[in-house]
Amino acid sequence: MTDSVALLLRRGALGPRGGQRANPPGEPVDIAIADGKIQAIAPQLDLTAETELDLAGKWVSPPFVESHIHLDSALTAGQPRWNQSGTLFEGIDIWRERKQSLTLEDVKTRALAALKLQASQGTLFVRSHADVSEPSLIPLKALLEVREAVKDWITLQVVAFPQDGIYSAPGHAERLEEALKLGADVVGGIPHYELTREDGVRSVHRIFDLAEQYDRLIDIHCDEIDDDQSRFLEVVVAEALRRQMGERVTASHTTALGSYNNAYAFKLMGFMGRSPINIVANPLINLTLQGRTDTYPKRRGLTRVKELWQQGINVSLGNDCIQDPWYSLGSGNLLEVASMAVHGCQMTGRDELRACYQMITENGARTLHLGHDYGVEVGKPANLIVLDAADAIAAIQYRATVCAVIARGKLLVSTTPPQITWQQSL
Ligand code: 17E
Ligand code: FE2
Repeated sequence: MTDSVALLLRRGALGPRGGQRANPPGEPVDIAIADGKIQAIAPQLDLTAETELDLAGKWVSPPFVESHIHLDSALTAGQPRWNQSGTLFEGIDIWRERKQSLTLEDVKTRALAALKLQASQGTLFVRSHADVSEPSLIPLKALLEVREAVKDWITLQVVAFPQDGIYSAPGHAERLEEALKLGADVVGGIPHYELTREDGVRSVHRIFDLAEQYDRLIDIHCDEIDDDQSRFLEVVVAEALRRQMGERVTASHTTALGSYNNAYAFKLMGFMGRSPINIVANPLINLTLQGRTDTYPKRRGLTRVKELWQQGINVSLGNDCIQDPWYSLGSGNLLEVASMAVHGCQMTGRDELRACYQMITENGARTLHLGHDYGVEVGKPANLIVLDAADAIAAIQYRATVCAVIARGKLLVSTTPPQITWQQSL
């Protein structure tokens, strides 16, 4: 500990969800940062600093973690046409057209813009899928370059994602492996979009084999369909159990779990707890993509977030899309995603609201396998955000402004909350 530090944050509030247990909730603390790390946390530190910020009691939280996004298709909405049916499958078809004209520059420019949008709203850890279905592998190569270019302010994990399936056409399986050789962090898949159930099962086995061979994590788009017979999640869970890889394995979307009968769903969730894999829900997207072939009653099309959470399974949340063929809206704001989970999954109890905040912070860190570096604690890398809110619930309720983003010990972004000025005395 030196007497002068690089950055000193005065009077921040570290609630129980801020990762710091020492101070009673509500009592403001100072946070000293030097050499990219948190050096001290205590009320009224007797230090000087190159830069000092007065947080005036604002709430300090670990940064948001984006568990699931497609940066390669971000910011392409309407190109070459809009998704009229609103379905996943029309989205895949539109993207197939758009991806014929991709260049490295095109993908890199849009991915960087999307990452800046996310970082400016408090996200400093991102897992992005990169479509590896085309022979050029442009999305993957571009995102690997971006991963390197942004590493001093945001952590990007890249998933090799075979959007069109692994066994649907010759060459796809080989390209998935090639993507791992090129440096993808995570192996992806899409078993419910393979041509047959047998191909889907085979694809899951292949993904696990590759993950073992190349020592990578797994994140599979799994059962993203309203079909109650789409049961690849059980295959993922079985493989995770048999190979004892659960903590390194994620099943994304799993919307069919919302359509399974209860007897099967609860048996499966028991197995999931034992495995123990991670689940990622993308409420903005699946509330809009799913249920499109229903009349009424119309399904919500979300996985069973509340029940999974109640069973102690690690659930985190993602944006999935920012203005792309699947979802023309989206602003990269994870507080909006948490709010959508609260509504779509009926997580309105006080503990449930706080759990939804954890799903965009600590649980996401677990999904991404970030290890012990994540959290606002002495000795850890200084990544943190300052919110214009008293606590996690208020942050979701008001979609609070992230007033400051500190990445790798440096102030990356500051934002002034909107100023409301009454023009009449009421
Ligand atoms: N691809 C896919 O298979 N599912 C999605 N939700 C998106 C892309 C956004
Ligand atoms: Fe996705």
